[in-house]
Amino acid sequence: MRLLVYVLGPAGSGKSTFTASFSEWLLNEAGIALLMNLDPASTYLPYTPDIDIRTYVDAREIMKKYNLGPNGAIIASTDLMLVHLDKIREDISHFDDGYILIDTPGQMEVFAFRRTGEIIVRSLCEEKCVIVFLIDAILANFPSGFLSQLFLAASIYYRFKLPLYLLLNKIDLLSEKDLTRINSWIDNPEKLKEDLDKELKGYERILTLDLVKILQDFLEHFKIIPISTKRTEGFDKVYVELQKIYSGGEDFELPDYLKKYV
Ligand SMILES: Nc1nc2c(ncn2[C@@H]2O[C@H](COP(=O)(O)OP(=O)(O)OP(=O)(O)O)[C@@H](O)[C@H]2O)c(=O)[nH]1
Ligand SMILES: [Mg+2]
Repeated sequence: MRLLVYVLGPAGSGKSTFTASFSEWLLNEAGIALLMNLDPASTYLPYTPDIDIRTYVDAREIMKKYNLGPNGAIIASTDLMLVHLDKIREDISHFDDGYILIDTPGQMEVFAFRRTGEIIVRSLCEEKCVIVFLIDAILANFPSGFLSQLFLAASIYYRFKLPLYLLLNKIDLLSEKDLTRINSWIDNPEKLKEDLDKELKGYERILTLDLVKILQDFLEHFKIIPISTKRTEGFDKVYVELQKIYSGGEDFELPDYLKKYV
């Protein structure tokens, strides 16, 4: 059985580093994962992909061939991925057991909010699939920044309707005090409201406080796991959650060394 793990998140949030670092962690702890690069515009990857979309579509070549600018080339490349879906499915079919980590394009909005991205995600998702959404801890280190990252994550959920985990990445860059404050928002949206109340003024304040009410439900249903891909911190917790989906619920018994994290 396979679990496709789509790694999504805003530009620079650490998708490629997470793919590299989590696959190494998995190799030590649990077994081999297949690595797929779905970013047709990537130049450097911190891992060697087993399946690479650039074999089929390369944004730089598309740019030259059709005289497109960088954004046009990325849009065209994303759409062209559809032509190669059968080949990608065939590539995946050789790997029939374990996790497939899928690194997605930096221009998340092109991939996630155009119809093509949705078709690609759904059509590769023959078995179990999950999205891990990376939130950059630096962008989330003030109340309205945290809130806007959550809205982005919520829009990803409403777009794909797949199991979703939010990974607050780069926590190694936060002071202990800042991390404690973000954790207090995660555990208690009332605290987030209080801090937003202090940060914002006037109409912006009223609008934002109303928006928190909408997000409260979302926060109750989706776990936010603080991690540092640099230090492999929090990976055990990510693994516990992914294993619950991979092993499929009731029959699944956590290994003893992971029980303390639940
Ligand atoms: N300190 C720290 N830096 C990190 C962490 N994760 C990623 N980075 C750094 O963040 C930068 C962006 O990381 P990438 O993995 O390229 O991010 P990405 O989301 O794949 O970027 P795009 O594909 O361009 O959108 C790199 O300089 C990474 O080294 C982390 O946990 N801690
Ligand atoms: Mg990347």
